[in-house]
Amino acid sequence: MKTTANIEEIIEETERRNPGQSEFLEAVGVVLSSLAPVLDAHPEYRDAAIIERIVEPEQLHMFRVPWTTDNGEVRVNRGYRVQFSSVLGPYKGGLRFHPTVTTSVVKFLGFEQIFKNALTGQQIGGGKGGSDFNPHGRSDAEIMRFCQSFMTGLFRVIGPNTDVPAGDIGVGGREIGYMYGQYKRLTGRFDAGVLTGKGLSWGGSLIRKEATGYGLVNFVENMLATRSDDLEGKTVSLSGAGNVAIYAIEKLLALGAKPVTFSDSSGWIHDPEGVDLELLKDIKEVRRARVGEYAKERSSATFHTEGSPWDVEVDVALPSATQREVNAEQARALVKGGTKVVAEGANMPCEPEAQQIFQEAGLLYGPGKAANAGGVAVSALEMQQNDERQSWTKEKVETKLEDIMRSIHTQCVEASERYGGTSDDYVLGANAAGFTRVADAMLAQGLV
Ligand code: NDP
Ligand code: 2IT
Repeated sequence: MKTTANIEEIIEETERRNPGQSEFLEAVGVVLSSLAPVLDAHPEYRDAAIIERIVEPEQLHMFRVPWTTDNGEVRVNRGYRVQFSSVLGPYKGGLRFHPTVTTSVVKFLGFEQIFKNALTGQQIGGGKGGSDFNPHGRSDAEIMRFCQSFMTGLFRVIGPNTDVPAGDIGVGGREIGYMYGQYKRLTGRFDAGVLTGKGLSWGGSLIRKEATGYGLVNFVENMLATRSDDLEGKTVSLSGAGNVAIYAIEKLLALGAKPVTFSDSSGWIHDPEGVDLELLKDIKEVRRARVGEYAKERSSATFHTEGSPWDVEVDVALPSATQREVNAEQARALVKGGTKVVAEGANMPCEPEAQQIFQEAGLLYGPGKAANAGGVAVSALEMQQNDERQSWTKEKVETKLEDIMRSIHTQCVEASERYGGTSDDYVLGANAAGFTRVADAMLAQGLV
């Protein structure tokens, strides 16, 4: 009882100190609410104020990012890097370029990243960053100038042993390339390990691009296996049409599942015949066009601007676009439609009420910090290859990714059972397993 009250007090204090940061407070609330049994079993965590310390970032950097459009107009955006926890290794986490990026958004992402990175078992701390820059409709030259200005604001606080950014929404291989070039120019060093998601010829890793989507599908396979089931013949709905969604679809198709939806901010596609991956890749990766193009070129598909992919009855749902994209009503619709598994490709796509609805309905619900950890896990493998100046084969990286996703699944199941939950409570399992690894390291390293 005392522990529960203590957690509530910490949540209240966190709300008081971070007014208006609704995404951050939501992420903190979900994690802390599940930790009461962990604190009961470990009074030493409470004595050392582990929770009070973990909700406070070690550093938060904010900087001006001025750039010029092709017409010569000056624009000013805001850059961020939150360095949340370095207890397990250098800060590690992506950069997001999207108009919705705020202090609250980077802090929620950085907070989640601490526990996600801990679950991978690798030596990486938690961080995140980005900008409220909107890349849509910008020319290649404008993207390059923006990335160069962003890196000029960022380069002093990152480094292969300090903080290692990567991609996230709006930041892919092209942006990482421009930022790496500018970092190298500013520092005069070829520090391959300062960014991950690099091109293959200059320090990138095979399978990094595919890793989040592939790992997500691996995690779903592990979840289904607990019910003696697999993905063969299963229908799957996804949101998003970016890095995560595209490579989840690729892996689903390889395993004989049928992905039937994807989306972007203009609307969503329903293709009951199963997604034509080559067409999707051409539209999104080559033409950088909107998803509506797909329905114009594929007769089995329809394009919708009303409703969402969660209106379609499927076996498995993989929200893979952004935060807060599945609310309580949509969760009820998925449950009613007979969905067996929901796993988060995106960070925090399911609202807390939606998570509760899934768990109460007894379906398998995989939270993002476990289900989408494959991307950052392969980023850590990329850092390892950079340290060794080696390039591993595709098979080697993919086998390691599968092993890591299996290990994350096992850690979730075991931690949930250890702290009084059911074997399929992946929320308790992921939070408890990630948190205890971080908390034990914090205890060992003293009050810093
Ligand atoms: P991308 O930028 O490659 O793709 C994002 C996709 O989601 C786009 O189709 C985009 O549409 C859509 N989207 C983004 N924001 C919105 C919005 N507000 N409303 C509707 N659609 C939106 O990003 P990623 O695929 O890399 O990231 C997707 C999610 O996965 C994010 O939550 C990210 O944090 C998470 N993630 C990513 C990892 C990675 O390795 N890349 C690792 C782990 C998690 P549009 O282009 O129209 O904006
Ligand atoms: O949310 C995430 O885990 C990412 N965007 C990937 C971070 C990384 O450092 O590879």
